[in-house]
Amino acid sequence: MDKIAQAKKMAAERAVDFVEDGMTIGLGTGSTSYFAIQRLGERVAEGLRIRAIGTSKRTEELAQAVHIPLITFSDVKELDLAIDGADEVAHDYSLTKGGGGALLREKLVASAARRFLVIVDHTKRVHHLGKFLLPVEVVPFAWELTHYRIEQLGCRATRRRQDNGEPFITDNHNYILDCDFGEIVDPPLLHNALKALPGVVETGLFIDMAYAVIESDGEHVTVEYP
Ligand code: ABF
Repeated sequence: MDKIAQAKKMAAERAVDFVEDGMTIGLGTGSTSYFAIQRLGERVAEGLRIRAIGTSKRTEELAQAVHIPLITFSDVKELDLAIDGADEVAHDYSLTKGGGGALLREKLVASAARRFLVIVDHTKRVHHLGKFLLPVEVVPFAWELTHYRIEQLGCRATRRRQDNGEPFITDNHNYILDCDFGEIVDPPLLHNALKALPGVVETGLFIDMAYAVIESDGEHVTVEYP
């Protein structure tokens, strides 16, 4: 296992230490969350009783494969804990998420959690967001108009495509525009400007949502509370 994968695994497994018997858990999407799901599966096999909501169909499949009981928001309206990765973590603990295309469900799940644990390897830490293109989920109808209006805010936006060249479609049947705004010095201002545009469903800017950031470099693990 390479150093980055080891770092992801260590951060993910440290987050799972926060999980107690009887909890409801939000399960993130991505390669870091993968390790958290695997560790949770091991603990479920040892008798841990939890119920979980996945942030993507892929995560639901991974959870089912390790026998983590899944529920929906018809069963609960609040989660004890959410564990998820991020593409970037800024000095003010704002996050860029959505590299995996799951940002809408990730934000809904994180918003429902009493405590949202962000798990990252050390390469995700930045001073300001923006090195990673900002994912924005938009509805397919009039996406060209939405795309134009988003670029008018000062970016180059590209509709995400699958490897076969077809448009990437989210689990919610929407498109993702990956937006290069350069350095994002005021995430709330940008998020609000984007959300004001008709056709924008959600942005990958997660602001004031992290209860803790759990980071590893593959040797040590730190837990920071914003
Ligand atoms: C998910 O985790 C996405 O929002 C984000 O893109 C991803 C981070 O990817 P990885 O954990 O694979 O580095 O929450």
